[in-house]
This record gives sequence, C-alpha cells and structure tokens, in this order.
Amino acid sequence: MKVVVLTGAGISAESGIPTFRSADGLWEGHRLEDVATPIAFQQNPELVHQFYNARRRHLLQAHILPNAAHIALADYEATHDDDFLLITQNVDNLHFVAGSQNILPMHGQLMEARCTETNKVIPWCEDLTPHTPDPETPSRRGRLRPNVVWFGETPYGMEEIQRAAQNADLFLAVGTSAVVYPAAGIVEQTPSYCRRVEINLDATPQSKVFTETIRGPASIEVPEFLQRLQTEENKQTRSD
Ligand code: BJW
Repeated sequence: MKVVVLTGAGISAESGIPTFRSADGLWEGHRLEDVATPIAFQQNPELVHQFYNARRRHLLQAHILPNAAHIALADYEATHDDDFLLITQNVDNLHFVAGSQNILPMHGQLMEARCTETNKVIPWCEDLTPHTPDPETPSRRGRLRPNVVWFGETPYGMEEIQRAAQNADLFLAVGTSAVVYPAAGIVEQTPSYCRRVEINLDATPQSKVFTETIRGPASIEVPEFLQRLQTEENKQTRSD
C-alpha cells in the first residue's frame, strides 16, 4: 500500500510550536503575509530575520520535542518504508528528530540557510542578520537567508509530490488548515480509489474532498488511526 502523509502546523502544536492561523493570526502585530514574502525580505530584512531568529531560538529550546503524533508516524514508516512519503509543510525539525526517514519538507527547514547568490543550502542554527555572509563563498555578494518557502516562491519537491499523490492508496492530512496552495490541493491529485483521511481539530475548506474526517488532537488521533490501520493490515495479511 502506498501511503502519503501531509502534515501542517497542527501536528507540532502540542509540542509547543504555535500554529499560523490561530486566534488573531498575528506575530507581534504583523500578518504572516507581511513577513513571509520575498518583498518583505527585500524591504525590511531586519524584521524578517527577527521573525525567523525568534522561531529558530524557540525551536532549539530543550522542551520542544516531537509528540506522540510525530513518533507514531516514524514508527509506522519503520515497518512500511518502501512505500511511505511524509510531506511536511512545517519548517520545524520535529519529524526528523522523531526518526522519520522519507521526509519531504516542501516549505523548507528553519535549521537551514540558503545563499542568496548560489542558492546552496547549508545546516544553520544561529541567528541571521542582513549581513551574514555565505561562509562557503565569503568573497562574493551572497548573503544567507532562512531556507524557507515564502508566498510567491516555488515549494520544494513538487514533481515528487505530484507523482506520489497520483499513486497513493492512502492519503493522510494532519493538522493543516488547507488554505495555502499548492499543499492544500495535493489531496485532489490522489486517484479516485485512494482512501483520504483528514485529522484536524476543526473542519477545513478541503474536508469535503476527504473520505474520512477525524476531529481531535493529533497526539491522540494519529497514533489511534495508525494503530487501527496496522490492525486492518495484519488482518488482511492473515486472510491472503
Ligand atoms: C490541529 C491541532 C492539533 C491545531 N491537532 N490539528 C489565490 C488563490 C490560491 C492560491 C494563491 C492565491 N494567491 C496566492 C496564491 C498562492 C499562495 C497561497 O496559497 N496563498 C493563499 C494564502 C491564498 N501560495 C504560494 O505562494 C506558494 N507558492 C506557489 O504557489 O508557487 C507557485 C507554484 C505552485 C505549484 C507548483 C509550482 C509553483 C508558496 C506557499 C509558501 C507558504 N509558506 C508558509 C511560510 C513558510 C515559512 C515559515 O514557516 O514561516 O508556510 S505560510 C504558512 O502556511 C507556512 C505553512 O506551512 C503554511 C500552511 O499552514 P498550516 O500548516 O496549514 O498551519 P495553519 O496554522 O494554517 O493551520 C493549522 C491547522 O492545524 C488548523 O487547521 C488547526 O485546526 C489545526 N490544529 N492544533 C490537530 N493539536
């Protein structure tokens, strides 16, 4: 069975990482759309760096750890690794820390930086400023920016995502509000026979496209769903 999972900020909420579109939807008075765009970075790089530096420091705190949902996905993959793709919109590293292997972080990673000249990506866990040079080519004009995908930029891995979605037998979306494209449209690329499951606290604009919707916290519902799935698979194997 080919399994494709798409995760969003909701899966990390119970690990202590705030989601984007909760309550007032503002970060220190700024709308996400005002800090997560190439134009914002051009016009006010200090502010944009401040936004990502704060989030990177938060992520590095010792109490920010994968929760039961991240761990259940990693455990499930460990027994299905040949046909399992985890697409995450999250820039945190919690799926990696949990031990997931086949991960496609379509909106990049906060613990990486990218050179504005060469586009080379390097691991990065320090604060950035508009003057931080690319350490690999310090003589050139390149500066480092967070390796994240802003509005108007092309997400990573779109071809692989499309291929995986078009062949999926099971598509599971966890903790995403389904308002940001192209991620929100991946479910529509799955074949008609695909079992499409959404786990979220609330309904989303895409809920109607799913064959099953499970309302509740990811840390409870993801392990329970994957346990049920495993039981169904075991039964199926015994009857074959
Ligand atoms: C829980 C829970 C718990 C809480 N348990 N659940 C007009 C129409 C359509 C599209 C466009 C348009 N105008 C512009 C566009 C395109 C634009 C877009 O979609 N804009 C919309 C906002 C209108 N998209 C783009 O620009 C993208 N690029 C693009 O389209 O390029 C063209 C192209 C397309 C296809 C192929 C090739 C090229 C780029 C989008 C980049 C998004 N970047 C961000 C920032 C990343 C860096 C950073 O982290 O700062 O990505 S925006 C932000 O939103 C972040 C997230 O990954 C993304 C999605 O958010 P997510 O994860 O869904 O979080 P929330 O907070 O919204 O939702 C949390 C959910 O969890 C909620 O539903 C809760 O209920 C739930 N929840 N606790 C279970 N415990």
